[in-house]
Amino acid sequence: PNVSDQTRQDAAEGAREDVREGFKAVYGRTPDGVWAAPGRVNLIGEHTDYNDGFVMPLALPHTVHLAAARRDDGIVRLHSGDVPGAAYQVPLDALTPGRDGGWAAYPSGVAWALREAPLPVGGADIHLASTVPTGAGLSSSAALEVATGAALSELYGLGLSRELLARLCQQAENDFVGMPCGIMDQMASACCTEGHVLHLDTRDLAQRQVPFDLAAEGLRMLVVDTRVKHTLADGAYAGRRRACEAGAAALGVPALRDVSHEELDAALARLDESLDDPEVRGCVRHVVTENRRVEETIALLDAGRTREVGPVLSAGHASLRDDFRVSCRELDLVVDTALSTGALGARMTGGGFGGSALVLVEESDTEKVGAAVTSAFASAGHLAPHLFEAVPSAGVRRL
Ligand code: GAF
Repeated sequence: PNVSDQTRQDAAEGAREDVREGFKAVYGRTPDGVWAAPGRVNLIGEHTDYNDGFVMPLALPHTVHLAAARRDDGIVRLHSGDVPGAAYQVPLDALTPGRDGGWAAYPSGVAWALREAPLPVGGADIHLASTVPTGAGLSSSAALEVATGAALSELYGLGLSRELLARLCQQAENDFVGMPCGIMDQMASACCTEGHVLHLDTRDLAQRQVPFDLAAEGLRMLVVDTRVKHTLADGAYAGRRRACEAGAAALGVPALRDVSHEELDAALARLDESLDDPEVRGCVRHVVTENRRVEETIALLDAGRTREVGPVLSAGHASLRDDFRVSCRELDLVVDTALSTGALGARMTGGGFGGSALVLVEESDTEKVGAAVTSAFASAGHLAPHLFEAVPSAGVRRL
């Protein structure tokens, strides 16, 4: 292996040993296995997944590491190295949607969803540690769900496919946690592969792994975590989803994915007659144009014209800001500053209302653009943002 492969392998082994040791300290026994599931950033295709549309996420090196062992008494115990306190404990039979809040709702929701399927899943001791920033729009919840689901699937010999695993994790989040998310984040954590973006049709889960080696082209992708914590469960996300569904119903289509870009003007005219609701209009416009931007991005990547993806990303940001209205001033500041200091493109990523932005930049401009963003945040009196490079990494795996 070359030096960076070796470093990665050492880091993976280190993380596996740490979480194994953590498990032993909490439960006084050895785990049956250790699993890892990543967070993601989405290159393009935002708020399209619950409209049956297209998305293009890549997995991050930031990961949930989870050690687990079977229990034969039907009890699930959950402990996180990132949260002080004793293990949370619940009998599988007592799992009820909405019963508990907090981080434990995600893994216990997965156990609940597997039982509801119904699949023959039993109890488990689980200990985990995560390097995915929470509330940063980088799918810390999906990583936690997918790691839990993969562990339970193997511990109980369920043999879940990656797609079914993602669906059950989405169900845990929708019906147990109460957040009406689409399928993108769980599919990203389950199905992404190193060195690729995942082009996903969220209607039938058709997938294509698209090579994404920015370094080979002298490019970089920066992720800027604004550290403005989003709370997607707070109703704004659900409200956008309802507006999209109202738009589809008014247009007489199963989902907004079924409105083509060519039909957009005619569809908006019909919408104005039947509904006359500016919020719904903006949502329809965003979703239809965003699906088109995914198509444009894939065509540019396939043609090796990666630099030209930049303006498509920036147009996506304008659409999320003005039509879909899920940006915020900190995200806009990242995008405006990056573009005015020479970035090729920039946009918010994830659900919005805070969280992270991504910036596509020439390798030689990376430091200049990063420094400009940091200094713009300082001048505006915002918290210092966290910046890191997005390197397309692997989806869920057993270590
Ligand atoms: C959040 C949701 F969980 C995803 O399903 C997706 O809708 C995204 O926001 C917006 O593209 O991450």
